[in-house]
Amino acid sequence: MIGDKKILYSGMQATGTLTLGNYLGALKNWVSLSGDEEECERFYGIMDLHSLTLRQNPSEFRKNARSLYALYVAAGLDPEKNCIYYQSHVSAHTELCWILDCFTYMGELNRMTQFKDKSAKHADNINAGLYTYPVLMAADILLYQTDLVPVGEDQKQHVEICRDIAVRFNNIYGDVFTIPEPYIRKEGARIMSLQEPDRKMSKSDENPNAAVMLLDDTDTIIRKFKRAVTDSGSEVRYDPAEKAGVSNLMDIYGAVCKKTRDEVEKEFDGKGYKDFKFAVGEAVANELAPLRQRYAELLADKSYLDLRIKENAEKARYFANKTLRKVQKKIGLTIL
Ligand code: AQP
Repeated sequence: MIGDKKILYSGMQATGTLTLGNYLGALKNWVSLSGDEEECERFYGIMDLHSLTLRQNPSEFRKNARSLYALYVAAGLDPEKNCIYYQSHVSAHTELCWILDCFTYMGELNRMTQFKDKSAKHADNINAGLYTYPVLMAADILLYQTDLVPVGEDQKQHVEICRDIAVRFNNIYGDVFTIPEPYIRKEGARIMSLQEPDRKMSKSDENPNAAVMLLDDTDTIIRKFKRAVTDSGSEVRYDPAEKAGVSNLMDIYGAVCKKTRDEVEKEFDGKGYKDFKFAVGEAVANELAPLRQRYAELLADKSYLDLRIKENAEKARYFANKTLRKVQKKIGLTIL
C-alpha cells in the first residue's frame, strides 16, 4: 500500500512483439484495472533486465523495449496515470535482488517449471540469470509494496515463491514487505498455441502460424485462425481434454467479446468450425486494429514517449528506493 492506495505491479519482457496470449493473459487485464485512479497506484515494467537471460542483439533490443512501451500505451494504459518504466532505469531492482538471493533456497528454485521449460528450450545457454529469474521478479514486486500482481496462469508459481521469500524475510525483520496476491482472470489466463493447442502460445514459437502477434494485420490474423488446428468433429463445445483446439478458440473469443463459455456455445450452436474460426479471427482483428494504429502514432512522436519514460523512471526510483533503504537498515547495512 502507498497511503491508503492499493498497489498493482506487473511487467513483460522486452523480447520482440507481444502475442495475443500476452495481451489476453495480462495487458488487457491491466487496462481493465485502470479505472480507479484514486484507489490504486499502478506500476508496469518494461522488464529489460529479465530479457537478458536470452542473448539480445543490442540495437534490436533497444527497439523492442521502446516498442513494448508503445504497445502498453497503445493498448490503453495512460502513462500519465500508470507508472510505466524501464526496469533497468531503477537500480534498486538488482540491489534488492542480491539481498533476496541470500534469502532464497536452491531447492525452491529447482522446482520452478519455467526454469525447466526454458532450460530445455535453450540448452546451449542455461545461465545463472535464468535460474535466479524468480528472485529478480520477487524484487520487482516487493520493491513497490505490491498488493496485486495481474499475470497469466504461467506466472502463478513465480508470484508464490515471491510470497514465500517475503514471508520469510518479514518473519525475521518485522513487517518490511507487503505480501502480494496474484490476480489471474479466468478468461484468457492461458491462451494456447493455434497449431499445438496443448502448448502455451509463446512469442518464441518457431511456427509462425502458432501465435497471433499484436502487430499482425487483419488478413494475417484471419488466415492464422483459419489454419488453427481443431479436431475431426464439428460441434463448438468446451472440452479441453477432447477438443483442445476448439476450447482454446472459445476462450479467445470469450475473452475478446466478454462472453462466457455457455454464451459462446449457444452463439455457435449448429454452426460449423469454418464459421466459428472466421468469427474468432474477425473479433480478434477488430480488437487489435485500433491498437496498431495508436502504436504507429506513438512511435512517430519521439518526444512524447521520451518524456513519459524519464518522468516515470523518476517516480519508480522514488518508491523503490524507499523500500530498499528500509531493507538495508533492517538487515544492518551501513547507510551513508
Ligand atoms: N499464452 C499465454 N496466455 C496467457 N498469458 C500469457 N502470458 C504469456 N503467455 C501467455 C502472460 O504475459 C505476461 C508477460 O510474459 P513475459 O514477458 O514474462 O513472457 P513469457 O511468459 O515468457 O511469454 P512468452 O510469450 O512465453 O515468451 P517466450 O516465448 O520468450 O517464453 C505474463 O503475465 C504471462 O503470464
